[in-house]
Amino acid sequence: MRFEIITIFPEFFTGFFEHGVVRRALKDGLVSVGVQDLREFTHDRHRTVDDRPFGGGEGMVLKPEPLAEALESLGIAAKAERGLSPPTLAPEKTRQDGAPHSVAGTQAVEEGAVAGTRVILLSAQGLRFTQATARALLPLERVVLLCGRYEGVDERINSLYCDMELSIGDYVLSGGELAAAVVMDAMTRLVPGVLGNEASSEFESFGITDSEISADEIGVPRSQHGSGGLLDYPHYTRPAEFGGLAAPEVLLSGDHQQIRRWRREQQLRKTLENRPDLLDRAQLSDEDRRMLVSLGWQPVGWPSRGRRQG
Ligand code: 6GU
Repeated sequence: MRFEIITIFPEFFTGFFEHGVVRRALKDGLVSVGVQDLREFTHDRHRTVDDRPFGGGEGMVLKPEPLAEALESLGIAAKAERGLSPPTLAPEKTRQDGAPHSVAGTQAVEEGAVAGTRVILLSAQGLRFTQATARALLPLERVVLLCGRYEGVDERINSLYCDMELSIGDYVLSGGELAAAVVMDAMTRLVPGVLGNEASSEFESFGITDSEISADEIGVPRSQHGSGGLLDYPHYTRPAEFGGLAAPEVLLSGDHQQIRRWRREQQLRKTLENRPDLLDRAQLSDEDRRMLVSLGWQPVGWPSRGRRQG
Protein backbone atom coordinates (compact mmCIF):
# COMPACT_ATOMS: atom_id res chain seq x y z
CA MET A 1 0.00 0.00 0.00
CA ARG A 2 1.32 3.36 -1.09
CA PHE A 3 0.04 6.56 0.49
CA GLU A 4 0.50 9.97 -1.08
CA ILE A 5 -0.33 12.95 1.08
CA ILE A 6 -0.83 16.40 -0.43
CA THR A 7 -0.60 19.11 2.21
CA ILE A 8 0.58 22.62 2.97
CA PHE A 9 2.11 21.27 6.23
CA PRO A 10 4.46 18.45 5.17
CA GLU A 11 6.38 18.62 8.45
CA PHE A 12 3.18 17.82 10.31
CA PHE A 13 3.64 14.15 9.43
CA THR A 14 7.25 13.57 10.41
CA GLY A 15 6.51 12.66 14.02
CA PHE A 16 3.63 10.47 12.93
CA PHE A 17 5.87 8.46 10.59
CA GLU A 18 8.50 7.96 13.28
CA HIS A 19 6.46 6.14 15.89
CA GLY A 20 4.91 2.80 16.62
CA VAL A 21 3.12 0.61 14.13
CA VAL A 22 3.32 3.10 11.26
CA ARG A 23 7.07 3.51 11.70
CA ARG A 24 7.61 -0.24 11.66
CA ALA A 25 5.33 -0.79 8.66
CA LEU A 26 7.29 1.86 6.74
CA LYS A 27 10.64 0.43 7.82
CA ASP A 28 9.58 -3.08 6.79
CA GLY A 29 8.35 -1.83 3.43
CA LEU A 30 4.80 -3.05 4.07
CA VAL A 31 3.54 0.45 3.34
CA SER A 32 5.24 3.44 1.78
CA VAL A 33 4.41 7.10 1.80
CA GLY A 34 5.13 10.26 -0.14
CA VAL A 35 4.37 13.74 1.12
CA GLN A 36 3.80 16.48 -1.43
CA ASP A 37 4.20 20.06 -0.27
CA LEU A 38 1.47 21.95 -2.06
CA ARG A 39 3.62 25.09 -2.18
CA GLU A 40 6.05 23.26 -4.44
CA PHE A 41 3.37 23.43 -7.12
CA THR A 42 2.95 27.20 -7.06
CA HIS A 43 4.75 29.56 -9.42
CA ASP A 44 4.46 32.97 -7.82
CA ARG A 45 6.98 34.66 -5.59
CA HIS A 46 4.80 34.18 -2.49
CA ARG A 47 4.02 30.55 -3.24
CA THR A 48 0.33 31.28 -2.90
CA VAL A 49 -1.89 28.26 -2.29
CA ASP A 50 -5.11 30.02 -1.29
CA ASP A 51 -7.40 32.81 -2.40
CA ARG A 52 -10.57 34.61 -1.34
CA PRO A 53 -13.88 32.85 -1.93
CA PHE A 54 -16.06 33.93 -4.83
CA GLY A 55 -19.24 35.35 -3.40
CA GLY A 56 -17.51 36.59 -0.29
CA GLY A 57 -17.50 35.15 3.19
CA GLU A 58 -15.05 34.11 5.84
CA GLY A 59 -11.68 32.55 5.28
CA MET A 60 -9.70 31.40 2.30
CA VAL A 61 -10.06 28.60 -0.22
CA LEU A 62 -7.28 26.37 -1.56
CA LYS A 63 -6.72 27.37 -5.19
CA PRO A 64 -7.28 24.69 -7.81
CA GLU A 65 -4.10 25.06 -9.90
CA PRO A 66 -1.47 23.91 -7.35
CA LEU A 67 -3.67 20.99 -6.30
CA ALA A 68 -4.16 19.91 -9.90
CA GLU A 69 -0.44 20.18 -10.54
CA ALA A 70 0.38 18.16 -7.45
CA LEU A 71 -2.01 15.43 -8.57
CA GLU A 72 -0.71 15.44 -12.14
CA SER A 73 2.84 15.16 -10.76
CA LEU A 74 1.74 11.86 -9.24
CA GLY A 75 0.52 10.69 -12.62
CA ILE A 76 -3.09 11.31 -11.73
CA ALA A 77 -5.20 12.68 -14.55
CA ALA A 78 -8.63 14.19 -14.19
CA LYS A 79 -11.24 11.47 -13.79
CA ALA A 80 -12.61 12.01 -17.28
CA GLU A 81 -9.18 11.29 -18.74
CA ARG A 82 -8.39 8.17 -16.76
CA GLY A 83 -8.61 4.98 -18.76
CA LEU A 84 -10.91 2.38 -17.20
CA SER A 85 -12.07 5.07 -14.84
CA PRO A 86 -14.00 3.71 -11.86
CA PRO A 87 -17.40 5.17 -11.19
CA THR A 88 -17.40 8.22 -9.00
CA LEU A 89 -18.66 7.39 -5.56
CA ALA A 90 -22.07 8.95 -5.93
CA PRO A 91 -23.47 10.11 -2.59
CA GLU A 92 -26.92 8.76 -3.43
CA LYS A 93 -25.46 5.31 -3.88
CA THR A 94 -23.78 5.36 -0.51
CA ARG A 95 -25.61 4.95 2.74
CA GLN A 96 -24.31 6.26 6.02
CA ASP A 97 -26.51 4.27 8.35
CA GLY A 98 -23.89 1.61 8.84
CA ALA A 99 -25.82 -1.07 7.00
CA PRO A 100 -23.58 -3.82 5.63
CA HIS A 101 -22.21 -3.21 2.14
CA SER A 102 -23.00 0.49 2.30
CA VAL A 103 -19.53 1.53 3.24
CA ALA A 104 -17.99 4.70 1.91
CA GLY A 105 -15.52 3.55 -0.68
CA THR A 106 -16.74 0.01 -1.10
CA GLN A 107 -18.45 0.59 -4.36
CA ALA A 108 -15.56 2.36 -5.99
CA VAL A 109 -13.21 -0.40 -4.93
CA GLU A 110 -15.48 -3.25 -5.98
CA GLU A 111 -16.42 -1.84 -9.35
CA GLY A 112 -12.97 -0.61 -10.18
CA ALA A 113 -12.08 -4.29 -10.51
CA VAL A 114 -8.38 -3.56 -10.97
CA ALA A 115 -6.85 -2.36 -7.75
CA GLY A 116 -5.30 0.98 -8.46
CA THR A 117 -5.20 4.54 -7.23
CA ARG A 118 -7.99 6.51 -5.61
CA VAL A 119 -7.94 10.17 -4.68
CA ILE A 120 -9.55 11.00 -1.37
CA LEU A 121 -10.43 14.52 -0.31
CA LEU A 122 -10.41 14.90 3.45
CA SER A 123 -13.05 17.34 4.58
CA ALA A 124 -15.69 17.77 7.24
CA GLN A 125 -18.27 17.47 4.43
CA GLY A 126 -17.21 13.93 3.56
CA LEU A 127 -18.74 10.53 4.10
CA ARG A 128 -17.85 9.18 7.51
CA PHE A 129 -14.61 7.18 7.61
CA THR A 130 -15.08 3.96 9.60
CA GLN A 131 -13.24 0.70 10.15
CA ALA A 132 -15.29 -0.67 7.26
CA THR A 133 -14.03 2.13 5.01
CA ALA A 134 -10.45 1.33 5.97
CA ARG A 135 -11.06 -2.32 5.08
CA ALA A 136 -12.76 -1.45 1.79
CA LEU A 137 -9.82 0.70 0.67
CA LEU A 138 -7.22 -1.94 1.50
CA PRO A 139 -7.15 -3.66 -1.93
CA LEU A 140 -5.96 -0.42 -3.52
CA GLU A 141 -2.34 -0.03 -4.60
CA ARG A 142 -2.24 3.65 -3.84
CA VAL A 143 -4.34 6.07 -1.84
CA VAL A 144 -3.89 9.80 -2.39
CA LEU A 145 -4.93 11.84 0.62
CA LEU A 146 -5.67 15.42 -0.21
CA CYS A 147 -5.67 17.55 2.94
CA GLY A 148 -8.16 20.39 2.85
CA ARG A 149 -7.27 23.59 4.69
CA TYR A 150 -8.74 26.94 5.48
CA GLU A 151 -12.43 27.13 4.71
CA GLY A 152 -12.15 24.56 1.98
CA VAL A 153 -10.83 23.40 -1.36
CA ASP A 154 -12.03 24.77 -4.68
CA GLU A 155 -14.87 22.39 -5.46
CA ARG A 156 -13.68 21.83 -9.02
CA ILE A 157 -10.76 19.80 -7.66
CA ASN A 158 -13.29 17.56 -5.97
CA SER A 159 -15.38 17.34 -9.16
CA LEU A 160 -12.47 16.74 -11.52
CA TYR A 161 -10.07 14.54 -9.54
CA CYS A 162 -11.48 13.14 -6.29
CA ASP A 163 -13.01 9.68 -6.10
CA MET A 164 -14.40 10.21 -2.64
CA GLU A 165 -14.65 12.74 0.14
CA LEU A 166 -14.14 11.47 3.68
CA SER A 167 -14.62 12.93 7.15
CA ILE A 168 -13.33 11.28 10.32
CA GLY A 169 -16.17 12.42 12.55
CA ASP A 170 -18.73 15.00 13.43
CA TYR A 171 -16.54 17.87 14.53
CA VAL A 172 -14.63 20.58 12.72
CA LEU A 173 -10.86 20.33 12.34
CA SER A 174 -8.61 23.10 11.10
CA GLY A 175 -7.50 20.92 8.23
CA GLY A 176 -7.32 17.46 6.77
CA GLU A 177 -3.83 16.61 8.07
CA LEU A 178 -4.99 14.95 11.28
CA ALA A 179 -7.62 13.09 9.28
CA ALA A 180 -5.03 11.88 6.76
CA ALA A 181 -2.92 10.54 9.62
CA VAL A 182 -5.99 8.80 11.05
CA VAL A 183 -6.83 7.18 7.71
CA MET A 184 -3.24 6.07 7.14
CA ASP A 185 -2.94 4.65 10.66
CA ALA A 186 -6.22 2.75 10.50
CA MET A 187 -5.39 1.29 7.08
CA THR A 188 -1.76 0.47 7.88
CA ARG A 189 -2.86 -1.67 10.83
CA LEU A 190 -4.90 -3.79 8.41
CA VAL A 191 -2.05 -4.46 5.97
CA PRO A 192 -1.12 -8.13 6.27
CA GLY A 193 2.06 -8.57 8.29
CA VAL A 194 1.94 -5.20 10.00
CA LEU A 195 0.54 -6.51 13.27
CA GLY A 196 2.63 -9.63 13.03
CA ASN A 197 -0.19 -11.97 12.07
CA GLU A 198 -2.74 -12.53 9.35
CA ALA A 199 -5.55 -13.65 11.60
CA SER A 200 -7.28 -10.37 12.28
CA SER A 201 -8.82 -9.79 8.86
CA GLU A 202 -10.04 -13.37 8.72
CA PHE A 203 -11.42 -12.89 12.18
CA GLU A 204 -13.25 -9.77 11.15
CA SER A 205 -14.64 -11.09 7.91
CA PHE A 206 -16.16 -14.06 9.68
CA GLY A 207 -17.36 -11.89 12.49
CA ILE A 208 -16.32 -14.43 15.07
CA THR A 209 -17.09 -13.29 18.57
CA ASP A 210 -14.65 -13.07 21.45
CA SER A 211 -16.39 -15.91 23.19
CA GLU A 212 -15.54 -18.24 20.31
CA ILE A 213 -11.88 -17.51 19.88
CA SER A 214 -8.99 -17.12 22.26
CA ALA A 215 -6.71 -14.12 22.52
CA ASP A 216 -3.75 -16.24 21.50
CA GLU A 217 -5.42 -17.30 18.27
CA ILE A 218 -6.10 -13.70 17.38
CA GLY A 219 -3.03 -12.04 18.74
CA VAL A 220 -4.30 -8.51 18.31
CA PRO A 221 -6.42 -6.35 20.55
CA ARG A 222 -10.06 -6.97 19.85
CA SER A 223 -11.06 -3.36 19.82
CA GLN A 224 -14.34 -2.09 18.52
CA HIS A 225 -15.53 -3.42 15.18
CA GLY A 226 -12.94 -6.16 15.37
CA SER A 227 -15.02 -8.08 17.86
CA GLY A 228 -18.42 -8.53 16.38
CA GLY A 229 -18.94 -4.77 16.48
CA LEU A 230 -18.55 -4.30 20.24
CA LEU A 231 -16.20 -2.10 22.22
CA ASP A 232 -13.18 -3.72 23.78
CA TYR A 233 -13.08 -5.11 27.31
CA PRO A 234 -10.91 -3.47 30.00
CA HIS A 235 -7.30 -4.57 30.38
CA TYR A 236 -5.13 -5.08 33.47
CA THR A 237 -1.48 -5.85 34.04
CA ARG A 238 0.81 -6.04 37.06
CA PRO A 239 0.73 -5.12 39.88
CA ALA A 240 -2.33 -7.10 40.99
CA GLU A 241 -3.25 -4.23 43.28
CA PHE A 242 -2.85 -0.58 42.41
CA GLY A 243 -4.22 2.56 44.03
CA GLY A 244 -6.30 0.43 46.35
CA LEU A 245 -7.91 -1.36 43.41
CA ALA A 246 -7.41 -5.06 42.79
CA ALA A 247 -7.33 -6.45 39.27
CA PRO A 248 -10.41 -8.61 38.73
CA GLU A 249 -9.79 -11.96 40.38
CA VAL A 250 -11.07 -13.95 37.43
CA LEU A 251 -8.17 -12.67 35.30
CA LEU A 252 -5.70 -14.23 37.74
CA SER A 253 -7.62 -17.49 38.01
CA GLY A 254 -6.18 -19.21 34.96
CA ASP A 255 -9.71 -20.34 34.07
CA HIS A 256 -9.81 -19.33 30.42
CA GLN A 257 -13.46 -20.16 29.92
CA GLN A 258 -14.38 -17.88 32.81
CA ILE A 259 -12.01 -15.21 31.53
CA ARG A 260 -13.69 -15.27 28.10
CA ARG A 261 -17.13 -15.00 29.67
CA TRP A 262 -16.04 -12.13 31.90
CA ARG A 263 -14.50 -10.25 28.99
CA ARG A 264 -17.58 -10.72 26.87
CA GLU A 265 -19.76 -9.39 29.66
CA GLN A 266 -17.45 -6.39 30.05
CA GLN A 267 -17.65 -5.70 26.33
CA LEU A 268 -21.42 -5.76 26.48
CA ARG A 269 -21.50 -3.49 29.55
CA LYS A 270 -19.06 -1.00 28.04
CA THR A 271 -20.85 -0.91 24.70
CA LEU A 272 -24.23 -0.46 26.36
CA GLU A 273 -22.80 2.35 28.49
CA ASN A 274 -20.78 4.25 25.89
CA ARG A 275 -22.06 3.22 22.43
CA PRO A 276 -25.53 1.67 22.66
CA ASP A 277 -25.98 2.51 18.97
CA LEU A 278 -23.44 -0.20 18.11
CA LEU A 279 -25.56 -2.90 19.75
CA ASP A 280 -28.22 -2.68 17.07
CA ARG A 281 -25.73 -3.97 14.50
CA ALA A 282 -23.46 -6.09 16.69
CA GLN A 283 -23.31 -9.85 16.35
CA LEU A 284 -25.00 -11.01 19.53
CA SER A 285 -25.72 -14.49 20.80
CA ASP A 286 -28.89 -15.29 22.72
CA GLU A 287 -26.78 -15.27 25.85
CA ASP A 288 -25.44 -11.82 24.96
CA ARG A 289 -28.99 -10.56 24.52
CA ARG A 290 -30.11 -12.00 27.83
CA MET A 291 -27.16 -10.34 29.51
CA LEU A 292 -27.88 -6.99 27.85
CA VAL A 293 -31.57 -7.08 28.72
CA SER A 294 -30.64 -7.81 32.35
CA LEU A 295 -28.49 -4.66 32.19
CA GLY A 296 -31.46 -2.62 30.99
CA TRP A 297 -30.98 -2.79 27.23
CA GLN A 298 -34.00 -2.33 25.04
CA PRO A 299 -33.39 -3.53 21.47
CA VAL A 300 -34.48 -1.22 18.65
CA GLY A 301 -38.24 -1.36 18.23
CA TRP A 302 -38.61 -3.26 21.47
CA PRO A 303 -40.99 -4.74 22.41
CA SER A 304 -43.14 -4.37 19.28
CA ARG A 305 -40.43 -5.29 16.78
CA GLY A 306 -38.07 -7.16 19.07
CA ARG A 307 -35.82 -9.62 17.30
CA ARG A 308 -37.04 -13.16 17.18
CA GLN A 309 -35.25 -16.29 16.16
CA GLY A 310 -36.46 -17.93 12.95
CL1 6GU B 1 -11.34 15.15 7.09
N1 6GU B 1 -11.38 17.70 7.76
C1 6GU B 1 -11.80 18.73 8.52
N2 6GU B 1 -11.36 19.98 8.23
N3 6GU B 1 -12.58 18.59 9.56
C2 6GU B 1 -13.00 17.36 9.83
C3 6GU B 1 -12.62 16.24 9.09
C4 6GU B 1 -11.80 16.46 8.03
N4 6GU B 1 -13.20 15.15 9.62
C5 6GU B 1 -13.90 15.59 10.65
N5 6GU B 1 -13.78 16.91 10.79
